[in-house]
Amino acid sequence: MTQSLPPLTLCELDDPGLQGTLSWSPFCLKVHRALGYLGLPYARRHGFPMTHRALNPAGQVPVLLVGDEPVADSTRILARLDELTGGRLGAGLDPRGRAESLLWEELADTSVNGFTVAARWIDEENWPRTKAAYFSKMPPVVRAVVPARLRARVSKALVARDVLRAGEEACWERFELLLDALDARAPEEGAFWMGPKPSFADFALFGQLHALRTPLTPRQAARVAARPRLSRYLDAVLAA
Ligand SMILES: N[C@@H](CCC(=O)N[C@@H](CS)C(=O)NCC(=O)O)C(=O)O
Repeated sequence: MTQSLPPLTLCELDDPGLQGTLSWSPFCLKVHRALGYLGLPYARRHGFPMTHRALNPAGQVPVLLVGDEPVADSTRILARLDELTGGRLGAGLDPRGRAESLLWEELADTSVNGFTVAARWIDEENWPRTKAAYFSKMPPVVRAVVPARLRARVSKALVARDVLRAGEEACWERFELLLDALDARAPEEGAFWMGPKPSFADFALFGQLHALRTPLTPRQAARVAARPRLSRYLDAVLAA
């Protein structure tokens, strides 16, 4: 089946060179894992989000080139991969199960993502690591100005998204509640979020939660690791 597919190229950020973490971007991680699970070969095109702007006017990664056609946004990309593989990411779910899987995908991409972004950009302890990882390729003159400006923009956006509106302490309290709920909802060993096979929900949750387990955010990684059920589940999605 895969032989008849058009060539696939993932337009994304640079590879951080970490075992098991192909990207700093949680949304690129989501697509990498789905492609890996499907066993589809693909090329990789690296750059800053703006590098790929001609392919995605929103100026965001990931963008998947399906042949010459750019498909932007991780949710649209997974939907396209599902179509291309005869429904393998739908995991044989009935319409209700499929809808629920998409709701979890949405929760991961919005709510969970808010904490991933706050952990990297706002947490004072993590910011120097994020800055080094994201901006080390910039010329020093640019690096002296741009990261701080972007950080201020991200901070404003997180207030608007209601992630930081009530302050940092409240943000990390909610993070703990969310992790507790995800840990309690995590599937039994050997199963995935919606049943015996991985589906949209798994790749989206993996992208955001695994992005919290990198060396950029040790405090948040420890909070995920403190939930053994959730951690075991993330390892299973990584291995799927
Ligand atoms: N809804 C998009 C979100 C993608 C996204 O936020 N990508 C980040 C990298 S993790 C990005 O490109 N940020 C640059 C920007 O928003 O200007 C998706 O699901 O793909």
